[in-house]
Formats: sequence, structure tokens, C-alpha cells
Amino acid sequence: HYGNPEWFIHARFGLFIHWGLYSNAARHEWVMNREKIHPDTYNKYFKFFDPDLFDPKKWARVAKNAGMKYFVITTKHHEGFALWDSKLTNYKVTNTLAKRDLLLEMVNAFREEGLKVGFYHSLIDWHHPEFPIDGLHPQRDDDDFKQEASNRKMENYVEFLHGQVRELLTNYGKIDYLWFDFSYPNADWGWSKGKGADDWKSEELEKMIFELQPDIILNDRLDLGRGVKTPEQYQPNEALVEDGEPIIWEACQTLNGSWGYDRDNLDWKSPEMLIKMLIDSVSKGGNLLLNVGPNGRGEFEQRSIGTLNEIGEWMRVNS
Ligand code: FUL
Repeated sequence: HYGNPEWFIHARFGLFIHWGLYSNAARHEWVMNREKIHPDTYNKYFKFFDPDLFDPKKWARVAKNAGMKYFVITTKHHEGFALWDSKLTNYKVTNTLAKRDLLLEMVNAFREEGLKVGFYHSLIDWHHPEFPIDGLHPQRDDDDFKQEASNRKMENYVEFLHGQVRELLTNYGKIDYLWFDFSYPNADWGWSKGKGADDWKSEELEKMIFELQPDIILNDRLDLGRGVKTPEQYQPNEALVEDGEPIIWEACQTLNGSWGYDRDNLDWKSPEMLIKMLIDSVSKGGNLLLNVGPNGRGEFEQRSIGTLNEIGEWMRVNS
């Protein structure tokens, strides 16, 4: 259930980018959930999404200089906002002050630098009018909201989910990696209690994906028990194996504990620590997918650039 993972095994080092409306809030990509923000209030981040400093060519150069071989960008995070010109929603980048398909610009810029293209896509959607109010939804404690939303149907949402994935895999050329997020197989809250694959119609979705992009690789979060393993914010103790065979995996790490831009969080990992994480991953047969959260104006802050540049210095000599 991989397409062609050859490049991925050798790539070893990639850039994760979490960028969305939450970048305007500047305090974690789960801000809507953590602060139980009502959609009407959250809408200000949509209305004022105006990334005047967005320069994807610069992002791509920084990644390339750091020795990264692929990037994974959040096409849609849990907040539901589409970074591309989706025909299936109005909640999209072309309807913001940016007025352009920024995903397209990123894909072009990173491809030009020779990096492989990965799309992160959230299975969860806190904006969609058919997504049920589960125990993780920002409006989970809002009785009026829940009352109004009581007729929501996961099937209707899932049709939209599959439709958006189809757009992403049809309109942007060859996509190398699709990174779904997330299923909690054993969660005791939520929509499915371990039946994520049924809810997302994962088998069907996977089939469509390979029809559209035969070479693509998928991560492990469709709840199907296959795909690239993605340990998040920890380094595995040893090489990952299944039935005695090494499996394909990547450790996903942040620069400061948050994936989305978190302005006042000063808990930055040192370049030395990150280089050790890269070495650690590679020595155990895995990759490192290192995250940057650009700010709402569309730039990698100096703190991130400085770290990536230092890693690049090391990579030039040691990669
Ligand atoms: C998690 C998400 O909920 C986080 O916000 C982030 O995207 C991380 C990579 O995956 O499960």
C-alpha cells in the first residue's frame, strides 16, 4: 500500500509547514479548539488573512539550503480552511485578502528547487456544516450550537472530504506524499471509537488516491493499519520493525512544541538538538520531518531561518 517509496527512503529530511488562519491568532494551530472559539469569532482570522510577506521561493530556498528533500504543507488543518482554490467551499484562500491560490505558488516554488511535494490534509473539520460535534470539537460545550447541529451527518462530510482530496490530487501535478491527520483508533471520545476507517471511508479513499496518483505514498493515519508511520514529537527508542522487517517511518518534530505559529512560545530546540534528532532518525532507518510555522504575514521568522541555516551548515559537511 505504498506507491513508490524509493525517493522517500533516501530523502531522510523534510520540511513540514503548518500554515493557516491560526497563524494569525499566533498561539498554536489548535487555538479554535483550546479556546472553544465560536466560528463567527474565528472568522476574523479569515477576513484578515493577508500574507503580504509571503514568498514561497524564499521558503523553498531555506529548505533546500538546510538539506531538506521534500516538504509537506497543510492544505487544510482541523480549522477547515482551504489553502487552495477549492470548488467545494467558500472557506478558501482565494476568498481572503490574498485572493490567490497560495498552494499552487508553493508547489511550484518547491518543485523548482527540486523538492518533492507532500500534502497534509486534515480528516477532521471544525468548519464544515456536516461535521458532527464530537468530544474534540471547539463547540463541544455549547448546548445551543450542539442542538442546531444535531442533524449533521458524517456521510455528507465524507463526500466533501473525498471531493477535496480529488481536487488536490488532480489539479497540482504529481503529488509525492499525502499525509492525513488524524484517527485515534482507541479514543473513548469522538465520532467512532476506533472505527475511523469506516467513518472516513478510508478504503474507498485510498483506492481513489492510487487511481489518481499511482506513485504516491500515504502516511498511517487513515486507520487502515498501513502507510508511513509518523511518530509525533518523540524519537522512537529503536528502529521500527513489523514482523521482523524494517518499516518506513518519519519522526515529526517541531521547533518549539507548537506546529502552528506560536509567537510567545520561547521553548525553542537548539540546532544541535535537532541535528541529533536527524542523526537519531536516520540511524534507526527513518526520516525527520521538521516543522516550521510561518506567521500570518507569510514569513518564516528569523528564529526558524537561523535554526535551519545552522542545520544546513552541518549538512553541507556531513550529509
Ligand atoms: C496532530 C495534529 O492535531 C496537530 O495539530 C499537528 O498537525 C500534528 C502534526 O498532527 O495530530
